[in-house]
Amino acid sequence: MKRFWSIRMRASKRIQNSKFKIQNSGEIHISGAEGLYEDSDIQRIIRSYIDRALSHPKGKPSVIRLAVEEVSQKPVEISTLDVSTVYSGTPSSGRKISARLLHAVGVSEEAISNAFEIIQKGRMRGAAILTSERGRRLELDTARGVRVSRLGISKKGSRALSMKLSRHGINTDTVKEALILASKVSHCEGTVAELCISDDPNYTTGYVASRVFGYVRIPNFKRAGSKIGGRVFFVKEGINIDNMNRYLEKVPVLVESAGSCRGIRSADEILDSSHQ
Ligand code: WAQ
Ligand code: MG
Repeated sequence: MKRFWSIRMRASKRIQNSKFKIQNSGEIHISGAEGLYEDSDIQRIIRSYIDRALSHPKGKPSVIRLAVEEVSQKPVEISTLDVSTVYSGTPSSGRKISARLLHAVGVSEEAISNAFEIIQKGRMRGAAILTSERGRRLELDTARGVRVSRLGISKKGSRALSMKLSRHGINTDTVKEALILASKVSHCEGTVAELCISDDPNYTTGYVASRVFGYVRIPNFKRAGSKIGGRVFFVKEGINIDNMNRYLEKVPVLVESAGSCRGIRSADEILDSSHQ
């Protein structure tokens, strides 16, 4: 049997300011990456992660942490969600479009409004988990959120996905990594949908995702320069949160094939053709 390794990188900068230190353990996050790899890839991936840590636009790190850990369970093999983009020119129109899609899969107004409030505050390292009807918060640590981990893409999957994304000019690490994460999250039985806005002030495209309508990108989801950002997972009302956490954090999931990738579509088209 093939052995898999979870390789994770996290680069940060130590800071002197003592007030900041108390709040943030004295470090500012610069970049991070992770994936599931076979033995023969370890050295190459570590080199590429180090390069990535040292060349991030946010600045030079003073600490780079690497974890290389054997995964004992065989990864669950999945395909990526279908990708499309809805044209939107402003954050308020993006919010309406996302609300419409989320509503269509059973996320209530209340849950949607709670989710935007959480994202507006920003500053979480992980995602919030909200029940889709009542909008109740379930994650154990509400300051940090839950971190999805042990996820990756095989070489074959990566080639197939890159080819499809390239046709629409969106074959970037950012899109690929977000799509892999959304595909792992939506694969979980208790998940209804996800809402995501990057915390990077210069990255203004966000997305909503679900098994029903796929991964729907929304440009101009926030103002350029804005520091807000975050992720919210909407889940069925009665789920077992311990099982959900275990799946998100620990169960290895590997993307082996790519779903369809389309260009710009309207929310109506997406909902009409979705797997209801
Ligand atoms: N698990 C759970 N939550 C996470 C994780 C993770 N592994 N990584 C980040 N988050 C949360 C955290 O609250 C961040 O503030 C927030 O998500 C945004 O993270 O197709 O880059 O890494 O063009 O800034 C969307 C791409 C990119 C859209 C999203 O997110 C597209 C992105 P970021
Ligand atoms: Mg980011």
